[in-house]
Amino acid sequence: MKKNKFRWLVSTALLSSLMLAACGGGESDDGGGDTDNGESAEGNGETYQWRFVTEENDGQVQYEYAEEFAKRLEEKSDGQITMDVYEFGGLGSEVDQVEQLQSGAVEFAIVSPGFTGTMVEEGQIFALQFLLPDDQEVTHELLNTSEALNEDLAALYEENNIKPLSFWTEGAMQWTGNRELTEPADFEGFKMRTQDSPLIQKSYKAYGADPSVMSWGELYSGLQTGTVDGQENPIFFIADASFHEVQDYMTISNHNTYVAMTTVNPSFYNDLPDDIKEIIDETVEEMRDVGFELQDDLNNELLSEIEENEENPTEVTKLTEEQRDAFRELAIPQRDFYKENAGDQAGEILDKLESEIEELEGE
Ligand code: 6CS
Repeated sequence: MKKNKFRWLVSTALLSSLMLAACGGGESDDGGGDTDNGESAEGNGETYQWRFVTEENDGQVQYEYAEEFAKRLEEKSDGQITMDVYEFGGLGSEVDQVEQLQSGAVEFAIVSPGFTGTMVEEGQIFALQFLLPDDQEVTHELLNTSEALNEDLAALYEENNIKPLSFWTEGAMQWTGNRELTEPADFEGFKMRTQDSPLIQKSYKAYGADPSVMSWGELYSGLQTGTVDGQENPIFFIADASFHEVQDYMTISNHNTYVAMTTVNPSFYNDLPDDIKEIIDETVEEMRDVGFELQDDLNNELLSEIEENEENPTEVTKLTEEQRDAFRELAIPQRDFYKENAGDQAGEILDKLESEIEELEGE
């Protein structure tokens, strides 16, 4: 597996060509092509060249997902569609990437709701710890079927020029730290790195931590130099980004699920001919299980890389249910805060999601 600690160099040439495309200066086979909405593109030889930007690197879940997505689109369209997949950092920060999707400079993006918390406040639902089912298979089913997410929350993203095509899990999240984290008191004064979401920060403040927002591109050095004391992520990401090299402890807390969204620029998508839209929709459906398997395999495989690293040992502790309960007790009141402060529809969306969870867990 490739090791990519941080790739911050933004290609200026690439960025300028994206700016041109966003201003309508792209080649004629870029973006949506010339075919009017509703027509078939198959017969007239229209070709498409699209961009798919991810927040991760080669070998990591989002990038592998996007490569497979691109391959399937190309195969299904008999080469009519080609897609360039971008690693994290190639086009800027996670927040820059969201802006590029909104402007149409890129057609597709994988977006973590944690980076849109100030834009689509209701999307902060994924910051609520101990809300989604512990069983990742059940969470997978929930993300695939939830009306609260796929219809209600998705509509709010669409109002902001981001069309979610699917919500999917990258695995349960764990904590790493320069001290052991097994009870809320351990978070007292702890400098916790978070994504840019007020509710993620609020949730860590409830444990007594001192959260600060940072891009993951700066996180390895942030942990190494002590700018931050710890962070949360799925196991595959901790191992592949080598955060464990600069952290003495990892806690298997399973306190939340890392949710990603496959998204498309809505005007671009709406203007596509029906047969091309069908190819995209079919691929999105197929990728649900492919994405799940990808994260499951990597999360399982890479735990041993952390546990067995003798050069930079990391002590791994799994929380007992009793220990998790102490965190859960402080996390649950954040749901009321979410309902009252995370946008007009937060209450409705959370109530609906909670009843969908109850229904699935009762099966
Ligand atoms: O911690 C983060 O910000 C990064 N974590 C994952 C699992 N994917 C991309 C994201 O930016």
